[in-house]
Amino acid sequence: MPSEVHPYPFTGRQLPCLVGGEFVRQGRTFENINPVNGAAVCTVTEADDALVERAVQAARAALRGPWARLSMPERCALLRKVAQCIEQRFAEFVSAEIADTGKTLQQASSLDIPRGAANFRAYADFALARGSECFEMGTPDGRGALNYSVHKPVGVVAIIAPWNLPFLLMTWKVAPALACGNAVVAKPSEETPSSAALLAEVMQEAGVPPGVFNLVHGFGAGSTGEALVRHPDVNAIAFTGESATGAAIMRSAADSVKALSFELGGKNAAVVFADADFETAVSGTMRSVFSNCGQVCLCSERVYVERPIFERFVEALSARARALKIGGPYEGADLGPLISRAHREKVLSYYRLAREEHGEIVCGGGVPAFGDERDRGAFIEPTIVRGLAEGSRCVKEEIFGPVCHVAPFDSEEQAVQLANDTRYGLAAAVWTSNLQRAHRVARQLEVGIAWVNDWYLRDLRTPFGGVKLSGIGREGGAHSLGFFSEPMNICVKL
Ligand code: NAD
Ligand code: 6OD
Repeated sequence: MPSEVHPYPFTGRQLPCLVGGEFVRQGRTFENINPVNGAAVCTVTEADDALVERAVQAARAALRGPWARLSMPERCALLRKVAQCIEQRFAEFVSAEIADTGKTLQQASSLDIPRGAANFRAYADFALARGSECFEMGTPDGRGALNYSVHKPVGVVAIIAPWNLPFLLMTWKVAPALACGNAVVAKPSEETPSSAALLAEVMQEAGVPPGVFNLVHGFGAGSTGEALVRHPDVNAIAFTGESATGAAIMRSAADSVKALSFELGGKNAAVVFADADFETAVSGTMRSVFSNCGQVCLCSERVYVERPIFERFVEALSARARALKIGGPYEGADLGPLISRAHREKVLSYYRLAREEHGEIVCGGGVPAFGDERDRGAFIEPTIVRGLAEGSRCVKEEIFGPVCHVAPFDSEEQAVQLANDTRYGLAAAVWTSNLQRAHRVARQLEVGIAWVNDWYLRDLRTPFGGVKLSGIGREGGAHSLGFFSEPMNICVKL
């Protein structure tokens, strides 16, 4: 953790877009609001259609410039330089991420920002280690031929990121896109523009050629995001966000048949068997429900517990939830605010709905009162609900807040059936000390990622993504390199 708090790097400044190596402040602006106290953090340049056009054309031009002539090792060296520059300005990144999200200093400095730097290093490693296919073949004249594949960039890639882990998720896509030689136009969420603005500065410092990384700020539908995903000169879109937004982007992208990689929403289950190590399962479930105030796509919103330990588990989980300290980022709190008042209204509407749907609120269910400026923020109580019918909206719809529903199950088959009874399919956590059951249950789950006896344990080489409404495709390691490159076969008659 940084030894001192760095001041927010953009105080009193208007966040610019970065287009073709030039920082641009023009046209309309919008305010960036701190969810801790509702105060304006800075103003942000909103890229209009013309600026999006310039960004896409700058990216296209970069694909014909010096960037295209760099060797893979040279590109990877640049990615490492970017990682190094992020680390040099680590405290600024932490403070930027915190100003936009209100997340805890602990989380920003141990997860969000280190993972941003790690993403660049990891994809430099993966890209360098990637080989290509080679197939010898026979020919009628007996001379034979040799096929080998080369990986070309896809072209101009639009990267659209959400607000929950802004820097981690932006760099998770920018790093492999650049490693594969593409040029990027990135749009962070309108709620969290600051760490991306610092990334733009770092790209310049590291010597990434103009136009290779372009940054446009703005909103989604009817604004910058839509202009970008509709643009005919964008070849591929890597998007993380809500499933409904993914559907809208798919429609916008359809006319020009763009390649899509989607990491979308979830309604993830945790399945706790009676044979699990009780303390480990309770602590792990606390993490999986309440991390980042429940705003991680992988968070468990449905917790199924085997009946013999159900009451004890609910009691232990709710005692721990009640003890969570809610507060600002620099107060040593466990739980920061939600991203905005608007999002809090959405989560609170589910707290109300849970009561209307005859659920019992075991703990939480409301808004904390501080008696100071934090009352103007977006804080909310961690909440546990029980007794809802499986078909109720609170059990079916993604809430994206610090809340879960707990329900008992009586058999392994029922646990699997309950966990799979959802239109989403991102992640699951299974808690058991029975090794055979662990493997058997994990592979029956209709998700892209299942953790056994842990949650959000990441190896960046592994496939990451979801099934059903939770996404299209996989990212991570070779999967990201696959999405961000076009393989081409060269057949040489010998
Ligand atoms: P969101 O879908 O509202 O917005 C994400 C981004 O898309 C923002 O930058 C937004 O401006 C942009 N956008 C919105 N409408 C658009 C449009 N029509 N065209 C182009 N761009 C558009 O998501 P959010 O509220 O920022 O993030 C929370 C959601 O993201 C949750 O559903 C969560 O589960 C999901 N998520 C999924 C993953 C994953 O890996 N599967 C990771 C993080 C978040
Ligand atoms: O850790 C990652 O690589 C990743 N993509 C996490 C996504 C978290 C969703 O909120």
